[in-house]
Amino acid sequence: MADPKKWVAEMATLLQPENIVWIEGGEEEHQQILDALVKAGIAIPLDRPKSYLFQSDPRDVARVEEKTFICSPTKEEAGPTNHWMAAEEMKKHLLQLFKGAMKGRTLYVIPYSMGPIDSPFSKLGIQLTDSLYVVAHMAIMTRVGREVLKKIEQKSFVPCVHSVGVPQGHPDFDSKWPCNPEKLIVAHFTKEREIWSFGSGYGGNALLGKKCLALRIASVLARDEGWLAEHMLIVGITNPHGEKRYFLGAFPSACGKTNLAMITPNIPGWKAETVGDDIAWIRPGKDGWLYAVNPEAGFFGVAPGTSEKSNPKAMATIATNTLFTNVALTGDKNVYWEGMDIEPKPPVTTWLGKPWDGKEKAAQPNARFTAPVAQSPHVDPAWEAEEGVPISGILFGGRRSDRIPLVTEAKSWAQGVLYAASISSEMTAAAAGTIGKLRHDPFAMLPFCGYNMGDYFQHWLSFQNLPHLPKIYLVNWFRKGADGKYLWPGFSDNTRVLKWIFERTQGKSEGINTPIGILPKKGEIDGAVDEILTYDPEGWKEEVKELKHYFTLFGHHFPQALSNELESLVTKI
Ligand code: TSX
Ligand code: MN
Repeated sequence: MADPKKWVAEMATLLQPENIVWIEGGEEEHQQILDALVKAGIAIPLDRPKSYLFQSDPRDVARVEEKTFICSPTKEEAGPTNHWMAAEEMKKHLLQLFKGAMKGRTLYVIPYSMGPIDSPFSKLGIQLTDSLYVVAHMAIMTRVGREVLKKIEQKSFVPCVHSVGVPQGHPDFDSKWPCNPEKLIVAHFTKEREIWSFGSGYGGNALLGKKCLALRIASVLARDEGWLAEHMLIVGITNPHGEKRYFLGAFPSACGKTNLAMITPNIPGWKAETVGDDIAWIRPGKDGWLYAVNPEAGFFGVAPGTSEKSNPKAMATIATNTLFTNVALTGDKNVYWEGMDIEPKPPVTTWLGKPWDGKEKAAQPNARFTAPVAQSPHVDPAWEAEEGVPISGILFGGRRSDRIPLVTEAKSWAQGVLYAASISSEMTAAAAGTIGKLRHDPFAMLPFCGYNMGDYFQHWLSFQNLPHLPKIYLVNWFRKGADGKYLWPGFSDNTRVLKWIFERTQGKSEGINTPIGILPKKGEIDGAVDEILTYDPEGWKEEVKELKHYFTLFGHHFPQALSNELESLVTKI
């Protein structure tokens, strides 16, 4: 039995807000919030139904990994891939930062649920925030309000404290996008299961249900409770016979995960429906299958690159009732971004609020759309099923111009876990670092695993005796030929890969057994050139050498079973 009112009162003593507003939920309240944002000059109403534009401070445009901390009891528990700080030290720092942080502002109390409110698997949180932008976004991305509060009173909740960190008296108090980048910090107390975030109003730093609760804190809960909290899309595929199978996909950023979650099949008779595009909570069912739920209620997608061509389903989803952040504004009060594939009506105003001269970026590369999953015309009918959807296969991929074939089926759960731990992606301009350089991103969870990643690999291995495990696939849409051109058309043509995978899970496609796994037989994937369906032993020997070196990072936490898999691979290739 939790006492949220008592906790809020305690926090209000620390935060010292001007007043306190409890979010009740519902359409009417949501519209009032948006009206208030317009009145304050923070939201720009668009000439699109129920849609608004927000422009952030240019210093506050993305997650900040350097300032994201896992405050587990020991540094070893956080592992080599997380920033760690001792919980007591962090708490002391936070209590100073948050003291009076909401002076002159309203404290909004958001009771929220990750997952359907009545599902026994959902996790509840209460986010305190002084950002109305955050309130509007949490209402789309999660389930919020009175009904959630009732559940919280019967059960428990993850306390989430958020402030943009600009109280009355600060020179930026009246800014349209107050933020405090110098003091930005996002802290996760994994033992206490608490989240504190200061200084940013953007995305994963500020919408605490998403990356902070549903991935970092949930991964720790999942470890302790025997399930998996993953950075994965969930898609349902139906074949021309009406048979349906569900698949998960994990990809590092800039690989088109949302596009795959919303794929439009281009083989007659095949259908795809979206359950989720970012996070999957996965548990074994009584029947020995793994079941997945999408804990989110909205899409928070990268706008640039999204077009009628690359992702028509996303374009249909955001046609109404959508919040946009850091996209450009057109002369007819519409939105525009790079790769949208339309001629914007002039004059165009950039995300920075300046006239666009066509030379600099119109939209910030990490500009976003926020829309309810439920309004997608292609949402899966089972997307809110309490028990989740049964999983037939899991795809892991990265952006790799060489070595990695179009699709490879792992021969065992352990080999699949090794492949998942091995994924890496060539960095695009959007990411920090050198363009083209490989960045390891095991399970696409590098920034999101709330504990030691070596132990996380072991946790994945612990599922290996389930009677109906999904098959695991390594995929790569980004292989290039000697001429530097992509060898695979990608996008809707990935349907052919999904079809092969679908039929493998039915025991239909044959494939060929190779040392690295099962590859499609010639002719099993229409139009695929031989080069992407073969593996080159020399390249793979190099790959294995690099992986061995990378995995030393995890020391004795790296599972012996995965070292064995890697060794056995070396002897065969
Ligand atoms: O999302 C992508 N997917 C998955 C789609 C379901 N993208 C975009 C990545 C950036 C977010 C892709 N880009 C994919 C892909 O499968 N493949 C590629 C590479 C590629 C780009 C352009 C062409 C072919 C391949 N061809 C032409 O532009 C004509
Ligand atoms: Mn993501």
